[in-house]
Amino acid sequence: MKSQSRFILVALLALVAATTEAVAQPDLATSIVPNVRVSPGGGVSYSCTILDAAGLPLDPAPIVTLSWPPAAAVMTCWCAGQPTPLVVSPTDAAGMATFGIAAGGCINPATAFTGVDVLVDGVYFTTVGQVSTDQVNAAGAPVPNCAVGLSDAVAFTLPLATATYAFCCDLNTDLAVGIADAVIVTPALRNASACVPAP
Ligand SMILES: [Ca+2]
Repeated sequence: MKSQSRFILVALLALVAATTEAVAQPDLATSIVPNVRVSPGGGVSYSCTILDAAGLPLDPAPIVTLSWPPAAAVMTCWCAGQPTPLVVSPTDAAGMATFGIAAGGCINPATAFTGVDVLVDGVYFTTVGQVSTDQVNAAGAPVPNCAVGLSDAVAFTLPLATATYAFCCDLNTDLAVGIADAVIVTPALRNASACVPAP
């Protein structure tokens, strides 16, 4: 009888250990969640990588949802046909979720007091900003118009030319503005990337 209870105890401990392992949580310190990147003509993707505290992908691979609160949604120019305010992507074997978001608009959480919420398997994970090839409207005001035009070229040029940090010009979230950002925005500028805004 004694050995039987010991067996049950060991079995229970094993079950607890297995359960603990199964509920590995996404970890902000190891995960890589840059500012969300959107572009009105498409062709500019956005990826984030969700990892656990050990720096490993979660198993099973989680679903990542990007959620725009109303305050952030109104700062965004949505292309017709682009799902909003939720965009969903599975993560791959490396923990990476990749999105192609047809929209424009820069949102700096430090000044806008809003941003894009990132959820992992439906659970709030973090909030990040948003950057875009479409920063400004034709008049140069910080209101996206779903078009990458001359005024956007003007907005990008000085920070890019002088390698001066500006939140809205840092398209790869490396906290620097330079050639890597120029490479991302240049095709959109050259092609005058644009879409029909959602009604
Ligand atoms: Ca950069």
